[in-house]
Amino acid sequence: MTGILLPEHHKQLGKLQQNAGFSRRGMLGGLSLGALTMLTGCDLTDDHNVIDRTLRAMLRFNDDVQAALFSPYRLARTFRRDQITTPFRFNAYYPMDKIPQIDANDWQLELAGKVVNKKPWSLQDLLVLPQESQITRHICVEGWSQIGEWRGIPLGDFLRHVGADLTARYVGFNCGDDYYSSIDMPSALHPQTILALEFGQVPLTATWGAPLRLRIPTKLGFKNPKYITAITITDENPGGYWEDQGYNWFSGS
Ligand SMILES: Nc1nc2c(c(=O)[nH]1)N[C@H]1C(S)=C(S)[C@@H](COP(=O)(O)O)O[C@H]1N2
Ligand SMILES: [Mo]
Repeated sequence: MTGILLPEHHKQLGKLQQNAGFSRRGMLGGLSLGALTMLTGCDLTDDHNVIDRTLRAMLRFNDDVQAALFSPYRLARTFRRDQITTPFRFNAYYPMDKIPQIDANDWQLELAGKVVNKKPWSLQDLLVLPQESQITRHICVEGWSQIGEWRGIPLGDFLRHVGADLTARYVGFNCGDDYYSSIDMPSALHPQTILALEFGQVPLTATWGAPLRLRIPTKLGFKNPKYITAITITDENPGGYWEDQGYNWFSGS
């Protein structure tokens, strides 16, 4: 028996299918409400809560499946310098005239949660740590992609350096705008996941997330927070700006 699907659930289901379909590893693409009903054994009525709970359970299931299929060792494709996209496109949830202008001298990177050394980091402190470069493709969920070059500190090296609990489940990021995001620990420890200090072989400018942004080529663009001000190591999923509005949380690319 098929229940009544209200417009807001159509939207949620659409997002669910879109998210699942976007990932090559997605398992839920094309599921109808009828199939959801059969899979879950629930009779989906016009009860908002039942449908909300069902869709949320499916999204969590999808995250677990994606996490299980994620190889911490599989590298994202890298490119030659002559393949870099110019001009590179700026993106944020606001227009360019609202870009946060952070004074690097006042800025600190705060550490919170399951980490031994919570001493805040200045930009000078960070610049002393060994860095890696990458030329990789940044894929936005909106349907465009571009190749860029970033350089920075491998997040895994940094987490080990500060004594983060590497058995914790999540790494969360807060930003100088109202943005926030989070990733699973295996993805945080992936060798191409870096705390980027440079873009295009020069120090990050405000447009590209100065003074510090995450570059994680194994995930979609929205999981690459700019203007990072705090990193939290935690077992409770910190969610994210887009994640909490229905975009798939894992979002591998
Ligand atoms: N702080 C912050 N980080 C953010 C965003 C944002 O709005 N604020 N947008 C995300 C999205 S959706 C994308 S596609 C990329 C864009 O990065 P770029 O401007 O370097 O191309 O930043 C991500 N990180
Ligand atoms: Mo994006």
